[in-house]
Amino acid sequence: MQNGHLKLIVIIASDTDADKLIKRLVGQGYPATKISSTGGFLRKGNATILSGVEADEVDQIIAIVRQECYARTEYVPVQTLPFFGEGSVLAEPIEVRVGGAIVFVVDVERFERI
Ligand code: 2BA
Repeated sequence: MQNGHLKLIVIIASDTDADKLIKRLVGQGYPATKISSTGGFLRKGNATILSGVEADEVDQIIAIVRQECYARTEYVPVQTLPFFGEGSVLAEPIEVRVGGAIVFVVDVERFERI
């Protein structure tokens, strides 16, 4: 990797999709690190994958993310969500998007392997 043309890709995905995704990425030669994380809204475990790559590899990585991470909808009891609390005992479950992925692509100023 050469300084100046590097990007850090930050991918937030469900645990299940992230396991498949990191296998695909590493299998195709892309470096990747998986960190356990928690969604602020649903407060469910998810996974954050970091991958530092050349700028011209970004589109290929995003294509792999699209193949491995499927967005779907689930119904979640309102009581399990922050901000609502016990006053919502009779409320209907609400529809939320789960799966899929959130992707940030960030410029890397400097990379060192020490
Ligand atoms: P959570 O914060 O647990 O959000 C899970 C899903 O709940 C979101 O899916 C979205 O569909 C829904 N949601 C989030 N906030 C909401 C709200 N205020 N009202 C109604 N529905 C809401 P995604 O958008 O696919 O996000 C999946 C996970 O990615 C998030 O989990 C969070 O961990 C992360 N994420 C999403 N956007 C982010 C951002 N801009 N910065 C940092 N992390 C982000």
